Amino acid sequence: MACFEEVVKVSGKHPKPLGLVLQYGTAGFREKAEQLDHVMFRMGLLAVLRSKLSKCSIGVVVTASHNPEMDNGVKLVDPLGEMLAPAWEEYATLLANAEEQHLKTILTNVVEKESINMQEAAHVILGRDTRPSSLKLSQAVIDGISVLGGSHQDYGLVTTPQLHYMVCCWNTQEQYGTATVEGYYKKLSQAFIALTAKACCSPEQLNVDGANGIGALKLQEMEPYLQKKLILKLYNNGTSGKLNHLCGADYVKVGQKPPQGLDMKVNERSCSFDGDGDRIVYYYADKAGQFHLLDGDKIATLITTFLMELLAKVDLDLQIAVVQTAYANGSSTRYIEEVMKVPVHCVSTGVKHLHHKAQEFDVGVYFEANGHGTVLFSKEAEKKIRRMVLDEKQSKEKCDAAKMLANTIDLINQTVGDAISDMLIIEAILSIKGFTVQQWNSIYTDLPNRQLKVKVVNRQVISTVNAGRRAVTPPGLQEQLDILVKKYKLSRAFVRPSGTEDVVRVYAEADTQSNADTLAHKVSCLVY
Ligand code: 16G
Ligand code: ZN
Repeated sequence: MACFEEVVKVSGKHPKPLGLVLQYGTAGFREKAEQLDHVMFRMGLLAVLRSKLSKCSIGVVVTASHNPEMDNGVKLVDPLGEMLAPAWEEYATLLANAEEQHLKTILTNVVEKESINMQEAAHVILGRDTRPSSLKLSQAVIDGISVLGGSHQDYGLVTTPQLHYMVCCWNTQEQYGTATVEGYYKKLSQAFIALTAKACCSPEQLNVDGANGIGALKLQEMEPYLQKKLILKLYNNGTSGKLNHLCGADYVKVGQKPPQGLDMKVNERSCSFDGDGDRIVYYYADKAGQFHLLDGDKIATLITTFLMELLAKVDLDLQIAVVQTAYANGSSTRYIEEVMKVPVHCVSTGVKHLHHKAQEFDVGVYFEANGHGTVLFSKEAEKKIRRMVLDEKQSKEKCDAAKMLANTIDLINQTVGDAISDMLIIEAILSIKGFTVQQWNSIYTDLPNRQLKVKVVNRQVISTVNAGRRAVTPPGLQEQLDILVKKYKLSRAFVRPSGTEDVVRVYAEADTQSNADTLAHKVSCLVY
């Protein structure tokens, strides 16, 4: 194929380090930034092929989320803002690992296997985070797009969820929203202002830890659109500290401690974004100085409670469900299922799994414990709700509830978890319900838990089933783990290989913090 001759030529400017093998993992490729130039160029090529096949715009985002600053990564975004289809993840891995002399063959194979018409036009939407390496790497993506004759729109510095939003806007002829950052700010802030118009009280200042990343930058841009309806105090805004260093949602969640640089007063609510703005966790410290974390499970519970109340009022026979992963605190699952009577589904770690499952319901709430999540409304549910808003024959109560649901739909970023959008939903709910962060936290009590990372020679020797909850290899590991778990009350533990770092992750929960810590430690010794 003639066009691939040119690809091979330009690829010489983006040489692959010999022997380097990478995998398109849970969230795309992640590696030390200096190893990624060839991957970026090749993902530009792949995005063009995917765009030709789908006849839609495809997104590419250059980010390594919560990883340290020297890392970087890349992820492709499918037409409606969703994660890349699984077969294409495999093509991505093959392409990234092909030595120069095989590049042409791999590309030709994809084109033939997928029957791609190379005469089709292609359009790619690009965005990047604030890492020092991101600009140069995104230029390598553009080289890949251009050499295959694709056009592109570079949004430059945007959060990952903003990029997902843009892709969805482009492919729905802007039915989802206007495809600009301003369009995003306007859509969300208008929905927030409408939703909180009748709130019983205006909440006090919220501290935001921006992880020294793109989320901080974008929140500052958005603030004027919120017309002082929400008072934010931004910390770790990137002007002095390092990205994700001692701050950000992952640091807070895993360490169960506040980020550095945030001045937290007693009982004041604070939240942390991660490095690309797609995760959020809340927290506060009480009078005794004890730190309380409100993670993705607490967020899912708060949002589900709010939606349940509105759904009961509109009475449209819409089915709601919650989707979690194995990391969800056992107390949250028990509360949602047994007290709220809402079905809970457990799926493998990684947003694509949760998103996919949540699409099965009229209203699917999904959150990972780490703070990544959103709410999906089916097309049919959305239509019914919007119809009720306009139906003059309905009671005022129904109509008001339908309006609140419609505003919630507009406020939530349905393409992917979004720290800014989630923060606005949470703040709206707290002010509508007149809840303090302490009242929210007391909906249920978390079981003490501990997460640990274990460095091993080859993490792939551990494989799991049952949504990551049981290890099937190496032989005997799960049996030993079961024996340990039985020694503690209210206990649960699992191990799984990380999809983003070269480590094995251990999770344990038990009746007391010291039991959770000991259990996690003993499980680590099994894998080490
Ligand atoms: C990525 C995933 C996140 C998952 C995490 C697990 C996306 C957009 N992000 O950050 O959902 O929780 O990986 O990481 O899918 P791990 O495999 O290293 O535990
Ligand atoms: Zn992230």
